[in-house]
Amino acid sequence: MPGSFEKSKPKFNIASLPRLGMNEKDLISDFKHNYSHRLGRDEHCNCLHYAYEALALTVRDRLSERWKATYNAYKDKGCKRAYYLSMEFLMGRSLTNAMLNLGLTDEVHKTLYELGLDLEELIESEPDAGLGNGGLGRLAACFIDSCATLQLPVTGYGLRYEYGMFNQLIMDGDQVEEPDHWLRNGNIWEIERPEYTQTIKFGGHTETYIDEKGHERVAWVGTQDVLAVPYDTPVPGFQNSTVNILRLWKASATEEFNLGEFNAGDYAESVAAKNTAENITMVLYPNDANENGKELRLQQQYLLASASLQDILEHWVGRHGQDFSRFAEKNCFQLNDTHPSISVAELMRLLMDVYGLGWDDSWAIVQKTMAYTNHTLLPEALEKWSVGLMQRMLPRLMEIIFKINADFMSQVSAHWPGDFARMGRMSIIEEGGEKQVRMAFLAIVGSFSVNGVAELHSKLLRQDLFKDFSELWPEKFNNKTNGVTPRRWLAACNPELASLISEKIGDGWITDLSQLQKLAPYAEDAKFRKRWHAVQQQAKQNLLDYKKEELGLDFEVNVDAIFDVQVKRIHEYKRQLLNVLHVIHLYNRIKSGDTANWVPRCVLIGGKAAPGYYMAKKIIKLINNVADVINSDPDVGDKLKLIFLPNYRVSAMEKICPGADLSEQISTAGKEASGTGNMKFMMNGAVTIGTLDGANVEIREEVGDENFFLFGLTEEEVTEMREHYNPMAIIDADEDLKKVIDLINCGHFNRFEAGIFDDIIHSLASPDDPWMTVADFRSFIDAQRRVEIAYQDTERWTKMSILNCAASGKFSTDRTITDYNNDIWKLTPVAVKGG
Ligand code: 376
Repeated sequence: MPGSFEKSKPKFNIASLPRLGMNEKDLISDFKHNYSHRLGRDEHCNCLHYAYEALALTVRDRLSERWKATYNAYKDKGCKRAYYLSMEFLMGRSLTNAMLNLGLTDEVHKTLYELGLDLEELIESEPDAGLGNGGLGRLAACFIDSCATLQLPVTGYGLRYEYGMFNQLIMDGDQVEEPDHWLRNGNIWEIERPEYTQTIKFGGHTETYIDEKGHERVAWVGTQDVLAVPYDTPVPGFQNSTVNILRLWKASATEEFNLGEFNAGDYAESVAAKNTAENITMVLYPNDANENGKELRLQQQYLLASASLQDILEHWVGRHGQDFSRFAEKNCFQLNDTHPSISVAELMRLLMDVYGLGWDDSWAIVQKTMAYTNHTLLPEALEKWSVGLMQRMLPRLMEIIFKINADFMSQVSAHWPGDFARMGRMSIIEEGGEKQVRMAFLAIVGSFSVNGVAELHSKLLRQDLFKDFSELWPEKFNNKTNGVTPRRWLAACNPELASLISEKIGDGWITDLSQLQKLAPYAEDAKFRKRWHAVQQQAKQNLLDYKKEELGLDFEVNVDAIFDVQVKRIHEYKRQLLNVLHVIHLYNRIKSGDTANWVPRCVLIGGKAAPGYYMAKKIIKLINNVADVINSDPDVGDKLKLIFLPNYRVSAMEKICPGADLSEQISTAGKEASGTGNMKFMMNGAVTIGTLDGANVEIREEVGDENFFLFGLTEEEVTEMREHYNPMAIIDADEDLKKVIDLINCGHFNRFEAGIFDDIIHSLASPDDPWMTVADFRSFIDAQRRVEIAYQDTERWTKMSILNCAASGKFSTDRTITDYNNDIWKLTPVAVKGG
């Protein structure tokens, strides 16, 4: 009977698969299966890359199971969700983190030993996912790690750049950029999801029409469309079975070939059109300050905003139909700086033009769901887009922005009648010259929350940059001090220190970093200090060994020297120059025989300059030239070394931060929004020398003034001194500083390259130097003297190191994300079974 056969036919069901085993035996067998069957290699292919891929697949399959379980848990709960919209996710490598979070590290070690493979080598063969510039992008990566660990239903949305952050080569002391084709050998961690492809409109014009209900609606027509194809990467929580999603969009042409043009014989044109579309996500912009106005950059921003919002709305409609009455209760968008802030207008467009809501209902949803984080006080980094460009590229969005601004201006005028100056200052549209859209103002007007990333930064946002707005809406403004994930930045990158810590206080600190405070009493324990010191010395040796190989260093470095480290983007406000001035001062002391009680020091500086940033590139050249002179001078020997670390990136920091004694956080007060490198160093037991800037203020508060080397003008003093700043007078009055400047000036570091450092000298000596480097010189030198005295006393230094680590609990992104969740997102954690 055919009918009864059909009834008994089993339904397609793969959900009941047993979970993959987590022991050595299962791992070995899966590794072999992946290597030979999925990758099609045999034992004659002695290729590290395939061994890495086989292991990564073995780990990924175990993530996939938990990924599905997490998806189902969220779906069953129908919980509120948050979305982290960011142009950058600086993820680095995935393998070590995935193993740690699955609790697989030990078993994998045994497995690879059995297979005759070196895990370290496989780990090193994974390229960094360098989809970000620096602080802002790495913060996004730490955030989604903490969201998964805290079991929060948060999805990251970003772009899948074909080329990530450029690789930095140093040639003759100069930075040379090399494209980073990180996807060349494929990417095991991503899964393409073509079924969730979205269409993105560009260009065209708008028309009004009357819909079937008699309402006036707007159609955006005559557009050139581009497809956005999502690629999902798993984001595992720490040993809790939660695996969240990072969804990255790749731009793609709408049709493989434009047949019309193809038939007309214009083959090249039609293929070129395909390239134009795919160009949109080809490359990450490498400027971590401004380079305003680039058309391709606006296309990137809009593609991210539109694809992500369409994806989220489609998901909503799939579950709730066209009923948006509870949408705002169930969804929240966090904008990572203004880069995705076109989302404010795009959500309006989708709700009105696609789903037929009215203006007021749509605006109410926008204002209840959008939250904006600012990451910089530098005025030149504030994004603006020309109105003309927007009208051409995104005509419907520009109409919406005009209307948002008109409504907003009425509100301002009602609040401050007749205050036209204030209206001009606050308008989303900047008048005078070419009209511009001020994206930060659009973000503030459209959001219910605006936050800075450290207490000082948030205060300055309220007092200066966004003063008018905070007077109008004081309740919107809040602070969320940054953090870093302790899984990657302590447990994974410094396993020796991590296990020493766990031996004393247990391993609860991995998910509750405030427990590190339990270490503080051990600072008084001489035996413990000895072990702590030994672990740190070994980390310094590891760093040296690694760098020696990579850099081909032809001189010896003393591991007992102070490892004095500054790694971050090269920017004038971060004042790598001040660091170099100090190094030259030490060199002068050595050369003049002022070396009584000398404390050997090895200064390590690393970071990339934006390719178009002239002064930053000069600073790199200066560091390298000074290093050449000092490192080859026999009078200097191991008293002083200066090393530039090329191609600074996430995986480099994982090796650098365990081996640092001294963390340089020396920006001009009021310029560094927060800093996060400062937190990684502190967590690993480095002591900070720093100004009262960004999160340094809070680091010092946590660890106490006696365990922090403070120097420099405060933000108020900087502002006050700016009025009458006279660096020449300061140089003339300070013999040591004068000697340093004279030595650069006389060409000692550029014997065969006349004049190349003139611009650096001019900027230091200019009364208009915004970074006021010279003003902080003396105070910096004095603080470095205090560092040396403290370092000479190993017991005292080790105590400070332990206390820094013990006090770093606040700077976990678990704390940061808990704050975001309590004050802004208000999500309920969802436990995933099997965790
Ligand atoms: C940009 C980054 C990429 C592309 C364009 C940009 C335009 C303006 C500003 C950018 N970047 C930042 O503002 C940035 O990276 N800020 C850093 O954010 C970190 C995380 O909050 C802070 O710790 C740093 O202090 C801050 O400089």
